[in-house]
Amino acid sequence: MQLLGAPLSPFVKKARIVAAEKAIDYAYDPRPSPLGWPEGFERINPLKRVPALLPDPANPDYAINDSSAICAYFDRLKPEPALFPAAAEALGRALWIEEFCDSEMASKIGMGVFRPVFFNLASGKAADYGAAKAGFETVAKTLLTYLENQLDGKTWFAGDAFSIADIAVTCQLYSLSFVGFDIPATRFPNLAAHYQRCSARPSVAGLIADDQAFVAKAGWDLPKQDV
Ligand SMILES: N[C@@H](CCC(=O)N[C@@H](CS)C(=O)NCC(=O)O)C(=O)O
Repeated sequence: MQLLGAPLSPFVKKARIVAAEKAIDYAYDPRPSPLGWPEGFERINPLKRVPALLPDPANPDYAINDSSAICAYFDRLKPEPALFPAAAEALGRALWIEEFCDSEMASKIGMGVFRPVFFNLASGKAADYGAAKAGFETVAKTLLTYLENQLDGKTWFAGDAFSIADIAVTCQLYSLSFVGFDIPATRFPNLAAHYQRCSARPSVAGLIADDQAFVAKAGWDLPKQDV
């Protein structure tokens, strides 16, 4: 089994965290990325997006694309530990929070905060922290506020256990943190504590350590922003 996609993609991260939680082995190809697609990648995913999963790397015509499809596949492949709640209501809530993160959160964070910093650095330009700060405030106003309120008094987003909802939220908050925007505990105490809880899990911490090694190698400075 082979998983393809750039490590900094929140969607790739989501799939890799689920695989790590379940101790699912895979060969990893980090090359396909919005910054450059290997020749012929559209044979795997005609939409040219990552992550992509090849259950059999010898058969590129039979891929499972999209992080949600991959995570559901992993959960069926190896049901324990369960990351999709069994109870109907908790499952519905988990899928809603996952969708909330993968759609609106991902696009506002990706375009408004991550891109002005990461894409600039990756193309040799200076990071645009003015644009990124404005993007962060847009995300904070409705999306982070919604998540903060949803978490009120709870440890996890759906039901009483760590689930795909918590992973999807963590991947988005990590994209913010990576480019210098840690969730301020003064403004979003529930969300900041949730992020601390989730990012300390070995499945997440291991990937963060890999990214830090990449940043150090690239010689990038990603200072923490005051928000
Ligand atoms: N819904 C998809 C979204 C995947 C996605 O948009 N991935 C980004 C990388 S973060 C991508 O490949 N973008 C390329 C593009 O849209 O051209 C999923 O959950 O996997």
